[in-house]
Parts: sequence; C-alpha cells; structure tokens
Amino acid sequence: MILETLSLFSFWNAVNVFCIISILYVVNFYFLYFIRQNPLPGPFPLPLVGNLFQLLLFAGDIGKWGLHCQEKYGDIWETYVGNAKIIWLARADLAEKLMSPSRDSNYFHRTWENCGFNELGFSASGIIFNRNKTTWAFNRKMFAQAITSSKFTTPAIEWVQTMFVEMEGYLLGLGYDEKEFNFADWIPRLFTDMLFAMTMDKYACTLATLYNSHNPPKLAPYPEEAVAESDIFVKSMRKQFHALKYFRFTPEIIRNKTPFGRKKTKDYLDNLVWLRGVLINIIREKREKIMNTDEALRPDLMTLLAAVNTSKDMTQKSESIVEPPLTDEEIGNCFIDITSGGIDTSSNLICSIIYCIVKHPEVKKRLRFELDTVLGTDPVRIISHEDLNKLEYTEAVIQEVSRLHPVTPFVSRLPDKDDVIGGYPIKGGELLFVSVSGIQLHPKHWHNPKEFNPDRFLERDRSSIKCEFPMFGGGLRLCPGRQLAMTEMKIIIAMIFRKYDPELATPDTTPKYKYEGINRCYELMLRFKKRID
Ligand code: HEM
Ligand SMILES: *[C@@H]1O[C@H](CO)[C@@H](O)[C@H](O)[C@H]1NC(C)=O
Ligand SMILES: CC(=O)N[C@H]1CO[C@H](CO)[C@@H](O)[C@@H]1O
Repeated sequence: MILETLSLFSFWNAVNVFCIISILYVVNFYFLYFIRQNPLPGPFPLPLVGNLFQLLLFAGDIGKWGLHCQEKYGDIWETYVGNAKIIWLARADLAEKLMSPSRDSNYFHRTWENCGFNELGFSASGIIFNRNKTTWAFNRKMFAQAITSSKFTTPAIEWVQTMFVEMEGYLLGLGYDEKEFNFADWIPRLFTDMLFAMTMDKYACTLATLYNSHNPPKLAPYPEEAVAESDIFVKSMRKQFHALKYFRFTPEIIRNKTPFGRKKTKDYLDNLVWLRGVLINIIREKREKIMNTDEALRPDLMTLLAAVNTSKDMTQKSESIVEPPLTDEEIGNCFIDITSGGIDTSSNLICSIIYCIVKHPEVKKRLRFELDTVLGTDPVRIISHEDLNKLEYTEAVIQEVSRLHPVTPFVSRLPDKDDVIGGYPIKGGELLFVSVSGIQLHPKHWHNPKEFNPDRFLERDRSSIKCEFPMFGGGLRLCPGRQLAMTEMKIIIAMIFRKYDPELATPDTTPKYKYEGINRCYELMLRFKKRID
C-alpha cells in the first residue's frame, strides 16, 4: 500500500517535473524568438519542430511552400527547423553574393556539417558533399576538365543515341506505340545506362532488365549473367542514394543506439563498402590498361580521371596542375556523386518537357521545324556536336520548362562569416535557401512569368539572365554536369519528336510528382505514337 502510494507519488512527481520543464522550454523558446536580432517576417514557429508542420500542410513540397511564403512575406523571409533559422532569398539581386564564383567567396558550404555524412566518409571526399575546400577544388577541377574535354563529349553524344535506340526498340517491342505505359519507369533507366556507359564503359542493363520483366516474346540480347551481375551493382548504387537520405535526416541516437537503426546503419555501411570495393577494382583495371597499352584508349570518364596528370593524360589541359593524380578512392566517390547528381535530375525534367511540348501544339510545331531544318527529314540520321549547337529553340524549350517546373526548387548555402544581404545583416553559420522557383517566377525578372513561352530565352541577352535563372545553381558550387545534362536532354528530345508524336493516355493525363529532395516524376502515362505529319 505504502509502496503503491509512493510509486504513484513519484509518477505524478515525474509528470509534474516534465510539465514544468516543458513550460520553461516553451517560454524560453518564445522569449528567444521574440527578442531575436534582425527579425525577418515568416511563418510562426512551434517549439522543437519549428515550421515543419507548415511544410507538412504542403505535403512536404518545399518548392510550393516557398512560393506560398513569398506571396505572404515578400522576397526575403525566415523559417525554422527546430531552433535553427533558415533565411529564404527569392529575388536575383538578393542571391547575387551567393552566386559569386570568386575563390574566396563566403559561400562555399552548402549546409551544416552532418555527422551522418562524416560517418559515410563523404564530408571530405568527392564533390557534392565535400566540405574540405582543398580536396573539393581539386576533384571538381579534374572532373570539369574531363567532362568538358572533347575526348569525353564525342563518345558521350554517340552513347546517348545508341542507348535511346535501344530503349526505342524495347518500347516498340512491347507495343507501346499503341498501348499506354508509364514513361517515368523507363527514362531514369535510360539515363542510368547512358551514364554507366559514358563513365565506365560498362553496360548497366537497366533498360534490358525492365524489358525482360514484361515477359516479351524475345528477351533482350544480353547474356543472362551479365544482366544479373549489373542488376546487383545498380541496386547497390540505388541503395546508396537511400543511404544518403537516411544518414542525413536520421538523428545519430536512432541510427546507432536503437536495434532497428543499428541494423539499417550496418546494412547501408556494408553496402557502401561493397560498392566502393567494386568501383576501386574497376578503376584499378582502367589504370592498368592505361599504363600497359600504347593504342588509343576508349576514353570513358573514369579512364580520363585516372589518367589526369599522369604521362597518359588525355585532357591535354593539365600543364598548370601541381597536384598528384586523383586517388582510386576519390574517383570512386566522384562516380557516386555523378550518379546521385546526374540521373534523377535530367530524367525528371524530360518527363516535364515531354508533357509541356505535347500540351502546346504551336511549340511542338516550331520544335519540329527546327529539328527538320537542322537534322534533315531522315528520322535516323546521326546527330553531331555541330547539330546540337544549332538546336537553339530546342534548348529554349528545355530552359522554359525548367523555369516553370524546376527539378531542384531551391539551393542552399552556409556563410562562413557575417555578411549583409539586401540590407539585412546575416550571421555566419545561418543557413540560406535560394528559392529557385521564386526567382524563376518573379515578375520583376520575367514578363508574364506563369506563361509557357520558350521565345523569352531566345529574345534575351544570355549574360543578363544568369542570376535570374538558377536552374543549375550558381557560384562556387554551380552544377559541373550542366553541359552534359543539356547535351543529353537535347538529343533525347530531338530523337523523340523528330520521329514520334507522344500522346497522353487521356487528354487530362498529367505527370505525377513527389518531392524527394528533388521533384521526382513517378508517373507519366503516354503512348509513343509514330509521327505522321
Ligand atoms: C537537368 C539536369 C541537372 C540539374 C537540373 C542539375 C542541378 C544541379 C544543382 C541545382 C546543383 C547545386 C548547385 C548549387 O548548389 O549551386 C547541382 C550540383 C551538382 N551536379 Fe547537377 N544537375 C543536373 C545534371 C547533372 C549531371 C548530368 C551531373 C553529372 C554528370 C551533375 C553533377 C553535379 C555535381 C557533381 C554537383 C555538385 C557540385 C559541387 O558541389 O561543387 N548534375 N546540380
Ligand atoms: C583537407 O584535406 C587536406 C588533404 O587531405 C588536409 O591536408 C587538410 O588538413 C584538410 N583540411 C581541413 C580543413 O580539414
Ligand atoms: C605523373 C605526372 O605527370 N605528374 C605531373 C603532375 O603535374 C605536375 C605539374 O605540371 C608535374 O610536375 C608532374 O610531373
């Protein structure tokens, strides 16, 4: 009896103490909120979660939420994740300092240090998540040098066409010129197969795997073991994409202290060790080949990277480099970066582009006119580098779609030191979000911003639209894959529309998107009708 009373008493005591601490916490939270320095307008935060609940009202679609806030609070506002402030910038002049490419820019870091990424070994290696300016600058320079060299771009242009023709064969083989199908299932696989071929001279077989899974009358013409083997590799790569999300957003205590978390953490780390091991073996093979052959090498990206600043350097630009060659580990991590940055971005945009073209017959007509003029009327003529430079309207269409439906609705920066932006003092270590959607739809920068009008990109002086069109980010961290992305997208759009006339499954079919760090298109139902006009 006494014991029971005691335990009841201590239970209620604990509840009391908990309530008092909570109240104190909330009072302290709002006290600090109301006396904060340099307050900006913004949605009202809750203790612990900040503004996450408002984001949830937008189903996690951070781009849409940003546009909503901009309408309510203007072009600069603040939001909270827990106690941490994030300042949003939604006008080109406000983002200008962040977009400066100067080597000693205050805006090198993209976000806070993350112990999950430290654990994965990405914080001082590779490019995207690298926080060590020395190794980042070197890797990025080597990567940019290799990817823009004609040794890389010439075969890359051929690979895009080879892989597209393969996909085309499968789609026709499954009768998708008459039957509706989900194009969003196919296009990331096309990009995966292209990227594996260009970077490693390896065939990822993801198109063939999907085709075979539909039980076609005749299987894809690849040895079964090769398909199975590369399936394991690609799955491991995809798992690594999930690992990045898991390590970034799961608190360390859950990752390493709960049984479920531990199991998952171990699974992801084991996968990464396996993936890095496979990559390093591939890179070693390439190095051996480079050193032991005098004949012209097949210059995939890994071979180029492995050869940079060795006696077999093929990029011919490295006289001024004083560093040693890239290590195997760094090349492996760069490959992981390329696949994380270069597959889902471009393939999602292709879905939006096709949809917009189909919805705007006058644009389709002009696009076709350009394709027929530049490429001729032979629908299987090989497309060359020179042709691509002439496809100006095609490029304008791609840009206009990306302006209205950006894949990356914001980019972030973490200033090292205090600064002033648009008259507002900013503290070092305070996270900044550049609202890509907000800038690309800003009526100060764009006439009739909501209207789909590719001509606006042909009419304007290109140098004047840099900060007003941050499709690829900007400044030190500007996307280094942008030329390759444009090349790939131009070729694919040209190959589709010169020969086919994609038709939506029903007149009111729309692409379905989900925000997953980027706007991912998971469904676009269409028929790949042959072009008749
Ligand atoms: C339509 C296609 C693409 C879009 C919209 C896109 C967009 C972006 C954006 C917005 C950023 C961040 C820039 C910033 O923070 O300022 C970025 C970074 C990056 N992208 Fe892309 N990208 C695309 C294609 C590619 C491709 C094809 C590759 C590689 C082959 C690639 C590799 C990278 C890498 C490595 C970074 C990190 C750069 C760094 O941290 O220094 N991207 N991209
Ligand atoms: C960055 O990496 C280099 C080379 O590995 C190392 O010497 C340097 O100390 C690192 N810098 C920082 C700030 O960690
Ligand atoms: C192996 C090799 O060629 N290393 C070179 C890297 O670049 C520096 C600077 O140009 C050269 O001095 C090295 O010989």
